[in-house]
Amino acid sequence: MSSSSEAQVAQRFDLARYLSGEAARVDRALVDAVAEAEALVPAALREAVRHGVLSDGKRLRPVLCATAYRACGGASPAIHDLAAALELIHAYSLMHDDLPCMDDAPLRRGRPTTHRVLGVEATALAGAALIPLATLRAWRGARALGCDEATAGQIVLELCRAAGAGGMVGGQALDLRAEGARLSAAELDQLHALKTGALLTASLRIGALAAGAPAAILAALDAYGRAIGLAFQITDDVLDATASAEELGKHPSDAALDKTTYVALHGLEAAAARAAAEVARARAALVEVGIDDPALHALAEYVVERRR
Ligand code: GRG
Repeated sequence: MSSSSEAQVAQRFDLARYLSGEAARVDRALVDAVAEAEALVPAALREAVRHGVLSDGKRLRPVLCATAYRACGGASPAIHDLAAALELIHAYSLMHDDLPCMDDAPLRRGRPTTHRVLGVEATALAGAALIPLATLRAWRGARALGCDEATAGQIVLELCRAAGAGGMVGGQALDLRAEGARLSAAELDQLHALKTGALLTASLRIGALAAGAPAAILAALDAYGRAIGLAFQITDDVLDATASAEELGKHPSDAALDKTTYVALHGLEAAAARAAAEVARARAALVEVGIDDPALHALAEYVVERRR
């Protein structure tokens, strides 16, 4: 497909409708997951789990997972139970990231952060409870989709690797260490590849693994995920510098925390151009292996066009 006809396909696709339908399916799976957490955790933590998980997020990671699954030939509606595991990890990361010992944020997803409403102790524990819950749900979700034990194990491995010290938590550690320091462009890319890119990429890989995709397709989705991960983070920096707290649903924080950002390093225009180049790279990775799924193409564009 030529690049102009790809753009037309992405434009014709009704992404807003797609996102709201997918998010509603993810939300149903999350309500189910939270009900299980409520059975597992003491009553004091229930509200913190509910507050952190069921608040109004974009659900980008589970949507990527379900979209990759279908793009690779998967057809079961039960994919959202597996995909919800990614949102559970993401929700815990936001709850912990907002704690006073991290960013000390007052606002998230348009309302007070979980620890401001329910306390630091309940939030720290509820976040911790979400990690094994996500792992359990990933295993069970994969098995319910018909994955054999080896594939379900691979899916759990992908989730744990992306969430752990070699992924999101490692990126967070680099991020904390970088406060007040000046990072090079390569260091900034590495930080965000871990902190944000790893879980986004794992979302796609997990969806593809659940559908039984071959290695070449997994590699292409990996490249797509790494590129949209960078585009996502660059856009986050642009929004942090240009959007209001009301639009973002959280307070812009990069300047206050004295962080190196893409905008600080390159300026607004060059940062936006880099994000657009990453989107093009992501879409080219799909085209190279013949994935012409309109939702995946449109999601790559969405990552830089979003306003929150
Ligand atoms: C405290 C034990 C301990 C560990 C810390 C908190 C943490 C580990 C890592 C957090 C890293 C982090 C917050 C990554 C996410 C960055 C990010 C881009 C968040 C925003 O994602 P969106 O825009 O948010 O998808 P919504 O609200 O739409 O889901």
